[in-house]
Amino acid sequence: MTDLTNKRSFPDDFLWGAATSAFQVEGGYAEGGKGLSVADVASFKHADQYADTTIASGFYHKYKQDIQLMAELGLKSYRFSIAWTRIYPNGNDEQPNTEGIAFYNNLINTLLEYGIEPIVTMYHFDMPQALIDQYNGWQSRKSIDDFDRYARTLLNLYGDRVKYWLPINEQNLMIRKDKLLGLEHLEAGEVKEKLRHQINYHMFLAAARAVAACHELCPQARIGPAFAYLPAYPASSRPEDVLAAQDSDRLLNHYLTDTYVYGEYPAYYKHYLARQGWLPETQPGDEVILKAGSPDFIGFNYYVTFAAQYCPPETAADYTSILNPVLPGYFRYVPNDYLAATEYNWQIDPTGFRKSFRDLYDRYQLPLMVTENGLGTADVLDSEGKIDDHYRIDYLKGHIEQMGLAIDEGIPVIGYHMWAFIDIVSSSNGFSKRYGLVYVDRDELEPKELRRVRKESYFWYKRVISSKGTDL
Ligand code: BGP
Repeated sequence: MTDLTNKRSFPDDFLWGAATSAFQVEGGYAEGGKGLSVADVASFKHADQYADTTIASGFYHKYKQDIQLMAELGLKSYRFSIAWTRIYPNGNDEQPNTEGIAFYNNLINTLLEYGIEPIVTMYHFDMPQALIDQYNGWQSRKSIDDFDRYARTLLNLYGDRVKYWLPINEQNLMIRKDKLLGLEHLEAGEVKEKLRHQINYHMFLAAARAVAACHELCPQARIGPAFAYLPAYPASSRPEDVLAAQDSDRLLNHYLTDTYVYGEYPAYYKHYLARQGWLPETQPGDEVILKAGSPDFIGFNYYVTFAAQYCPPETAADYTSILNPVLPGYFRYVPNDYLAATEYNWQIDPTGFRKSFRDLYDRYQLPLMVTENGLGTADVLDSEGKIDDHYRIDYLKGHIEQMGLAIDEGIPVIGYHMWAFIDIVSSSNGFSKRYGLVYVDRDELEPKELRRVRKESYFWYKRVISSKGTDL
């Protein structure tokens, strides 16, 4: 008989990991035949203020040294993304780029030599700029075929060694970032929100085809999303606020995972889109594609929670703000007095992390993988050349404790990837907002030698991993 009182805690094969993404860490943005991505172009726009993607953390040249640091840490898995533009510089070239292929072969092989499981994101915000120039990127259905071809290329090249795949990072956040979608300049008569929802629909089809391709080409591998889970609490017990929180969860989070898992837009989402006049155009056969794309696990990125309040219909909308979206007639956010926040106003909520595991497992009964969780802040080298980031340790400790409690409750969690292994170019604040366990000694505009310095959190995480989560 199963002993239900027995504390399960972290399984022996738990993937204690860390993550990064290509454009944020690699640099070498035009080396090895790489093409320009939308993430490169977006970073160049504020290159007078923040570090851009040209050098980033220098991982393209220093990856062997960085993997040695991962091995010393005892990392079990490393989540990284492949730059579409290293494999197909223009997104849909006739032949893949051999130098790009070799780079990721070397990266994967080096990880495996050290016993580190590669977890591969196919697309992390960095669509090839050439596809925007050719046909407006995701606005065209051609992007679905091009992504499918790219995904199949990766699965054929690396599927003999990579067991975990993530097709698209944070689709639900990415569709709110105009600069990553080619939505900054519209033709006369175009309605931005309608285009946004058409783009989203095409990404769903692309993600579903990548899942089906993985099941076909690499049946031994597992594939699932890495979405941004942005849960909301009701701002008060006023019933309208309770509904507002539910609307926030549905319209920003669950519509995405419901579609991934069940292969169709849920009725509440179709109703919402229809009311706004944003229902996407579909084609016969799409429903078969979506149904065939059901994932094996749910990966989620977790940083913050929100407090949602009913928002009267006459309020001005904001569909793109990450921290303060306003959906008139549905919800807007107010500060949560019970939570502290980072200097970037990201509310810190370890208990919300436990709630997230419950929400997602109760809803889908699929294994869960944490694909990102971490704290972005300024870190400063002290007079001894060290970084005492106890604030990051506090953040991670609180979250890992709550994850352990969720596991004790019986929720299957495959792994945890703290963001980020090393300092990266933050998608909004360059190197001013650091996330790494390893410090990269560079300034915003001056890359210096890109020296690596282990932070206190690195030594702390090493103990957590070697004690299998018991020494927090
Ligand atoms: C997630 C992204 C990452 C990352 C992180 C922190 O949204 O997947 O790429 O950067 O959030 O966000 P930011 O860099 O804006 O602080």
